[in-house]
Amino acid sequence: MKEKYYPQKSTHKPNTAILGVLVTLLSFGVMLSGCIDNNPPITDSFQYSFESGFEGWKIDGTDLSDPDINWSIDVTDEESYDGLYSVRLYLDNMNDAGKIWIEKQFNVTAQAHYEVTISYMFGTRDYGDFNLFRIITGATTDDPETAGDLIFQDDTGHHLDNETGLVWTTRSYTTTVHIDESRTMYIMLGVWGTWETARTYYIDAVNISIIPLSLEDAPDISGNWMITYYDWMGNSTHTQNVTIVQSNWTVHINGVNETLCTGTLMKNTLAPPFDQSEYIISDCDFGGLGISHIYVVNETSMITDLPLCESCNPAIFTKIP
Ligand SMILES: [Ca+2]
Repeated sequence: MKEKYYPQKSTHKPNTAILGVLVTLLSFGVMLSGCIDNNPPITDSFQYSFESGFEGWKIDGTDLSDPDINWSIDVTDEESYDGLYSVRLYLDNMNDAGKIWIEKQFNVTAQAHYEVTISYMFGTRDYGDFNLFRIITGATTDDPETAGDLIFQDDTGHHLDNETGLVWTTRSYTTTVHIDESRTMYIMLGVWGTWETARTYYIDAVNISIIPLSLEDAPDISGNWMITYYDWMGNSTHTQNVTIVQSNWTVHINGVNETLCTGTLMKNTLAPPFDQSEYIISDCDFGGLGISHIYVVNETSMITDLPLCESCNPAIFTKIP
């Protein structure tokens, strides 16, 4: 498991109501639109049951060589949860690294922030708690091509103790995505092989909800702040004054003569224990120091996820009134 793992919030709840709606929507061909392109950004949802092929989804994979391994993604009638067809993912993971998925591009409004919830039925024969593969599901701004572009979730197991054959499990994952000028969003669903064996999974009854987030609901963190650094004992070692400039969802943290970070304010959809604040600043590495985000506790207090110096505790930001 060398790849960076981005934990995401996962909720498992029945979506039988969705399935009823799904059949209705499919019959009107709503899923064929496959895109939203409105200004201002709007809430939208899409459903896929693969009753007429891939319904616009493309197949992709990475880390499938050394040695070359067998894999396939097909629409099949051998198993289904809704209707007659589902998507089958087959991965003979003999290189212990394969990642395969389906992906779909959506057109959305530029310079907007979305909360994307991807729910679906996942058919799996993986029982127990060991040797499970890992789920790939999420939304990104860039076309996912390599491991670093993928969003990994929890495991592929149905968590019954015995080998009971195929079990359909309900999956639901939420990601926040900041859309830049590209106006594109990619949604991916698949599996990451984390054990040297062959596995077959099925995906059906996909429901995607895309909800724009309002900047008015987000904290305003512009202004002057003091960063306090702490040693590993928790004693304050020194402080640094910085200025934060917030422009739309982009955050610049500036020192006296340098930019310490240019990051993105985002709603926090990380899994526990990383869900300790409603918002985070992401993509903020403080000149290569390695932190992946800053927790925005409120408009006057923030804390880094990792220390900004050796043998330290995380640094705390305090707003200067
Ligand atoms: Ca189906």
